Amino acid sequence: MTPQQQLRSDIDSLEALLDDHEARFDPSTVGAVRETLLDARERIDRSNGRVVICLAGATGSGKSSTFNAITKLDFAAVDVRRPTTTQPSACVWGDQPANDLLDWLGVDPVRRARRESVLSEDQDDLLDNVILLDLPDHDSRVIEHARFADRLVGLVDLVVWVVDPQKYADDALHTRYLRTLGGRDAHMICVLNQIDRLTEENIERCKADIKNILADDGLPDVEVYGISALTGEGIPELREIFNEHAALAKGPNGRMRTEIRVAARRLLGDLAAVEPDVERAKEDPNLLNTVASIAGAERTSAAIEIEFVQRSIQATKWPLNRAPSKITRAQLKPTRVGTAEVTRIEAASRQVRDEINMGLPIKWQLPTQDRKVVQRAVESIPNVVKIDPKFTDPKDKWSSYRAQHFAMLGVAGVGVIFAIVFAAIQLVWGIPLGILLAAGGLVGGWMLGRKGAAEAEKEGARVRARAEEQWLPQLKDIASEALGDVDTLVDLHRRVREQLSRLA
Ligand SMILES: Nc1nc2c(ncn2[C@@H]2O[C@H](COP(=O)(O)OP(=O)(O)O)[C@@H](O)[C@H]2O)c(=O)[nH]1
Ligand SMILES: [Mg+2]
Repeated sequence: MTPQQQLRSDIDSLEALLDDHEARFDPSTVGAVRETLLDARERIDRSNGRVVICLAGATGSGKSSTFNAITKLDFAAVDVRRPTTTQPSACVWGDQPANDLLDWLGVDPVRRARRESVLSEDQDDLLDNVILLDLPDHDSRVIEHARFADRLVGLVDLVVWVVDPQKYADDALHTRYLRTLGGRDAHMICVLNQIDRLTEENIERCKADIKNILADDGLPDVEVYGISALTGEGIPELREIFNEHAALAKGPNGRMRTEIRVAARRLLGDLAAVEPDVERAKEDPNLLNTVASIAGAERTSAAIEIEFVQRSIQATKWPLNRAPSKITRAQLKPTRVGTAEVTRIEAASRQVRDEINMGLPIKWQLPTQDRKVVQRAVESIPNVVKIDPKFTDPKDKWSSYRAQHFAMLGVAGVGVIFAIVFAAIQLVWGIPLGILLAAGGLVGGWMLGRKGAAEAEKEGARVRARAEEQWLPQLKDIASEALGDVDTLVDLHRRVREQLSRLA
């Protein structure tokens, strides 16, 4: 792609973006950007490879004199001797057609001069396809002239601010123009004219001062050169600089590309620097907890745990332990989903949406939640929480306890028989073996029962968690349905922001 094709495609993308999302930007921003797009399109349609350089500045700084010095024509009206000084003059180098462009720029046909003579003896005078404009004074009392200057300053490839040693700090120049032209440093230079009236030392001091003021204006990269239109000092160098800028203007970073970049940045100013973290906001536990609580998840899982633990304790209990074992059956309580519940979920959902909105510009914020969406989501709440017998019934989870208990009972029984039949026939650690076996079996069995109860409780907590896990996906779905669509708008913001960043 040539730089021009690239520029056209950038203009098209920016325009398409604006067409699609105009309502989400500030109207004044949109207006300014549309104007830029229009100007940029017209400018490249009419360019013909032409580079436009204009001399701008206050009355009497020496624009017209500089124009004449560069063109070596006595064409631009200098001073009050000629009344046409407020009309812009143009000098055209090269043989490419320029009239269309000059018409559009508003230069009167009688104020156009040509420097195309290749036969001219001073070849280095030739500026490559350049059009040099002598703008009307920006401080002109004739509003039209000032407007003309305003417009041209925004359209040309290089603006040469001509200042003189007295008036370079002139407030109007800075507040009206320079401070509004941030980001265009590459398309501007500043020329301190009339250096013949200054000492070498003062020239340097003035230039340094101007450089500082420009930096304060937000244009730190604008170069400052000293010339004298009267003596011609610095004019050949200025011509050289013009040629360098003419080459730059034809490359991929020309003035219109900068205008597109500035426009894209301006639009970016209406956006958030980065999108809010929707995934994190969605994970807000409050909304899910509200849904779960209305669904009765906690109360039901607690009931499941109780039944499971009781049945487990029963299954692991030492058979000689006569303690009554009552089972509390887990029961499903009916779930109420009325207006109050809808309102609770609506409030939790609003909190999440508000948090997302905090990270978005006004025009990109999520609209107020539609209550119907919440109502629809709430309808499926009663279908989620169920009591699955696989959770409440430990089945043969504890079957090994039965066998162990019987083994213990066996040992105790054998011990009793031993004790009765053989009495103290054999001592172990000084205790009759029968007594030892009987006591060991009984105590061991009792301890096994204790261990079973402790394990049953631990397992109960796990069963409860598994039951909740089973409901969780559905509860999350309901929470997310109640929250409504929060991604689309944020995703759109991201896409638009990324597209603009590419152009900026
Ligand atoms: N001493 C001196 N006078 C200059 C120089 N350039 C312009 N002038 C004078 O400044 C006055 C205004 O110049 P002009 O080119 O008409 O300024 P413009 O209003 O910016 O176009 C005229 O009297 C010029 O002769 C210069 O480099 N040195
Ligand atoms: Mg003039």
